[in-house]
Amino acid sequence: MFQELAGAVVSCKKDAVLAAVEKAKGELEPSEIIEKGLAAGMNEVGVLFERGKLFLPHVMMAADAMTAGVTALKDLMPEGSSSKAGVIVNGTVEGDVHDIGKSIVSTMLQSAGFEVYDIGRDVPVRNFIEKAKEVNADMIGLSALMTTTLQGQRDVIELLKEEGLRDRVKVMVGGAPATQAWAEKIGADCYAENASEAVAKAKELLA
Ligand code: B12
Repeated sequence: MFQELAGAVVSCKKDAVLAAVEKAKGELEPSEIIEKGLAAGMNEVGVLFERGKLFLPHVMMAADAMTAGVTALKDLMPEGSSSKAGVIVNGTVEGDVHDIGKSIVSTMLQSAGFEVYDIGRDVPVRNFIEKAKEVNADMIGLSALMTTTLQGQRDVIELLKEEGLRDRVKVMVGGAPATQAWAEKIGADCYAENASEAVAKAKELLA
């Protein structure tokens, strides 16, 4: 079933993804459908794109199809408990429009009981700080999918320091080019490779 879900994303067809999700719904957890099925398919799309077997319009169609699949699952995700596990501002850094992974992370954090403010993609450094102040955030999540935009994660941490907020607000970084070593280098509190790990690490950090 995971293969069918992944294959539907690779086919770049929204209808195929929605049909595969509908079929998997009764048998698998929504988080499994997303991570082991749809996201795996999206990664395959990335590989095919790199090899020149798929082109940008295909990638956009696959991204659209994947987003539709995740949206179809949102209603099935648990709402999260009323006693909030913590307040998190999550977004993709400036100059970077990739938001599929970031949105999955937001959804999974939300269903794990965190109060999540997803501030979107291509978000200017200062907006992360302003939103964190506004909602009294415990943590900021920073997504970057390109080597050229990774620096934006460091910029947010530096501005947090300048504003005297670094001790109060934890920072979690992620996205394909981010690594544990990078997180340590820029002084982030943690790095997570995928959405499930993001939930586990956020729980650990904000316990
Ligand atoms: C889909 C896609 C697009 C879509 C994005 C649609 C959207 N709404 O997001 C479109 C077509 C718009 C696009 C555009 C571009 N893209 Co693009 N894209 C991809 C692709 C194929 C898949 C990304 C994806 O969605 N993966 C699936 C999700 C589920 O995985 P994920 O994002 O990694 O997220 C998971 C983890 O990383 C983690 N995570 C993610 N965020 C966060 C945040 C936190 C806090 C935490 C803890 C964890 C976490 O958890 C997620 C869930 O498990 C990648 C290839 C790849 N291998 O990544 C290229 C890729 C990222 N794109 C690339 C490029 C170059 C571009 C363009 C410049 C292309 C162009 N020539 O115009 C533009 C960028 C414009 C811009 N300014 O941003 C390059 C980047 C190269 C680099 N290393 O710098 C890649 C690697 C492809 C390649 N090899 O060339 N792209």
